[in-house]
Amino acid sequence: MLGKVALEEAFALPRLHEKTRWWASLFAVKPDQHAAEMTDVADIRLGYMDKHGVGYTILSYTAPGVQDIWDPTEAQALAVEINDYVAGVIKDHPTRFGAFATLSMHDAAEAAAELRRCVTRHGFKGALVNDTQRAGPDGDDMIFYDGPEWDVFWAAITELDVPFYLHPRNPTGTQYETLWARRQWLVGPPLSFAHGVSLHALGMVTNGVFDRHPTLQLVLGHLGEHIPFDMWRINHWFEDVKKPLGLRCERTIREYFQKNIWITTSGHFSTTTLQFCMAEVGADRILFSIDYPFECFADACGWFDGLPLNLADKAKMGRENARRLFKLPDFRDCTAHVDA
Ligand code: GRE
Repeated sequence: MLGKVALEEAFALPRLHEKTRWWASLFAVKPDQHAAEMTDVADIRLGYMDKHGVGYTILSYTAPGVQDIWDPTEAQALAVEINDYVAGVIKDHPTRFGAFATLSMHDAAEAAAELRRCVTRHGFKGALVNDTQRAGPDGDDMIFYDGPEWDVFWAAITELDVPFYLHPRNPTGTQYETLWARRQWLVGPPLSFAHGVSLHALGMVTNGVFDRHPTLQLVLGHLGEHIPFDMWRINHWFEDVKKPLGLRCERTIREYFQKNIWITTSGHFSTTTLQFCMAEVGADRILFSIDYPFECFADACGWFDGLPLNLADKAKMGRENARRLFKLPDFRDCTAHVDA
């Protein structure tokens, strides 16, 4: 399919190449290639996009990024540097690239102000945040965004009418030592990423964030970080047990998925799982994505293009849902036939 939109696509600042190379050594079989692809924005990436029918990419800063920085001043300075850098990149390629704001999440009002700057001045398409913000004197505290002190941020994002992508980061500090150190191969995509993000997202649901901000749009990658698989069981326990015991969210988990939550195919190229998600969540709430450079264009696009689906669902997931959700400008092949 030509003119696909991809939106969990990472980059890193060229000046942090050494750090990127080190991170790649933990996750990539070919760390040099990975670091080169991560640091490049236009050249290598545009080549892949053209070859594999991706018309438009929304760029985001790689994990753990600013969420790894527990000094609030340093975190804010890095966020601003990253946003100004990527703003320059997307200006050169307005029909191929957009960007998500990178935010320091130490302070809700500061995060809201930086988001506003990015959306109004640079035309960014929303924000992507890497799960909890490390904080405290040694970085061992974790700031979640599901309490009322974050309402000022959620009010700003809904007023700006842009989505929030909750992306994973690696477990750190005491949490890492307690849960993961002796199970280190489960850190990342096999388990810890979905654990972290699903806890955070379901915390937002059960703490009433979507009830207080009913138009808030939350995007989850990796086909929903395991939540769709548990939909029936979560619904059963919320409605039949937890609400009688005092859980106060207004709607059912299925209704939040219909009105507030989107899932993407990033890093999860399984036809059976996608078909399951289409049955459980619906093609109207699913968005194509790759997770480049942690995954490759050929795997993601070859899989998606070959899916045995009706063209209407393919068009929605490959392009049309994203065009509407992010109010995208015209981009390469944005009106191409889905079966072209
Ligand atoms: C990511 O998306 O940030 C990521 C990692 C490490 C492995 C896989 C992955 O940081 O998708």
